[in-house]
Amino acid sequence: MTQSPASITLIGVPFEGGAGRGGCAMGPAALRLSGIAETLADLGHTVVDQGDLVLDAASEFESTAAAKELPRVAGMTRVLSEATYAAAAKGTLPVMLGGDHSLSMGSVSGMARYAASVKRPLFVLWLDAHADFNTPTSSPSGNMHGMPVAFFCGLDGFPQILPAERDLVMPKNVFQIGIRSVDTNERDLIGKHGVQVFDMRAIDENGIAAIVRQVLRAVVESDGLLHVSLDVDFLDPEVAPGVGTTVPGGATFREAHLIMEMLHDSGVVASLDIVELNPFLDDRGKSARVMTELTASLFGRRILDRQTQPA
Ligand code: HAR
Ligand code: MN
Ligand code: MN
Ligand code: MN
Repeated sequence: MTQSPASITLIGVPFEGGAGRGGCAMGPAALRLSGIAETLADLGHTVVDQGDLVLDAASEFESTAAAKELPRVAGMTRVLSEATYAAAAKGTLPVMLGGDHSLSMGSVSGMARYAASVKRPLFVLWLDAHADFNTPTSSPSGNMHGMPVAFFCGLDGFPQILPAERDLVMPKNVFQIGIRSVDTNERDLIGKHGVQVFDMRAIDENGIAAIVRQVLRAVVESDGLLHVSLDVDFLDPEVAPGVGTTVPGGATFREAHLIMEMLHDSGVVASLDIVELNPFLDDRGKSARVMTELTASLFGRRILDRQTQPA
C-alpha cells in the first residue's frame, strides 16, 4: 500500500490518559508543527488531515488502581476504533498522531475489523522499548499505555470496552522490535501467548535488516496487512528525548531509518501509529522532527532511486 502514491488520513489523538504523566496530548500539535502533512504531500501522496478527535469518557466505567483513567481510555478507544476503521474502509491509509500508546487499543482494533472485512490477516509491528503486554491484573502501575497489545490480542482481565464479537489480533502475528523493559508478570504472559519479541540483544546479534526481512516475509507469505506502531521510546533517548518513559540502549536513527525504508519497499503497510511524543519533555522539537523524518522514509523518501536489495 505504501509503494505507489497513497491516500493518507491523518487522525489527531490528543490523549494522555493512559500515561503516568501529562504532555502526550500535545503530540499531535507538535507533529503537525514539524510539517508531517506537508512532508507526506511533497512525496506525492494525497493527505487529508481530519483534525483532532473529540474524546469523551465512557461513564459506565470507573477508574481503579489497576486500570487508571479507564473511563477516558475506554471512550477514546471506541472513538478511535471507529475512525480508524472508517479511514481504512474508504481506501485510505490511517496515520494516528498520538497521543500515548493506549490509543493502539482503538487503532489496532479498528484495523483488525477492517482486515477481517477484506479477509486478510492483520499483523502488527510494535517498535518500542516496552512490550505493552500487561493487563489490569498483571500491571505494576495501572497505566493503560502499558496494556494495548494485551487488549487487542483479547487477553482476559479487561472490562468490555468494545463489542464482545470484535476482531482480535493473534499474538503470533505481533512482532515486537527494540524491547528492553519488560515487567515480571508481563514476561510470563509474552511466553504463554507467543508474541514474537526481538529485543535489543536480537538486533545486536543479528542486525536489524535480518529481523525486518523475517517479519515482512511472514506478512507477505500470508497476504497480510501490516499495522506499524512506532513508540518514540523505541529510539535511544539521545536521538529522541521527548518521551516520558526513556530507556537507555535504544535503536539508533540509522536502524530506525532502515526499518522504515524496508517497510516502504514491502508495500504491505496499511496503517501507522506515532505515539508517546511528549513535547513538554522534548529538546527544541528534536523528537517531533525525528518522527516526521522516519514517517517520510516509511512513505517513500529515498536518497537514490534504489530498491532494497533482495535477501
Ligand atoms: N511496563 C510498564 C507498565 O506497564 C511501563 C509501560 C510503559 N509503556 C510505555 N509505552 N511507555 O511503551 O507500567
Ligand atoms: Mn509503548
Ligand atoms: Mn514504550
Ligand atoms: Mn538509511
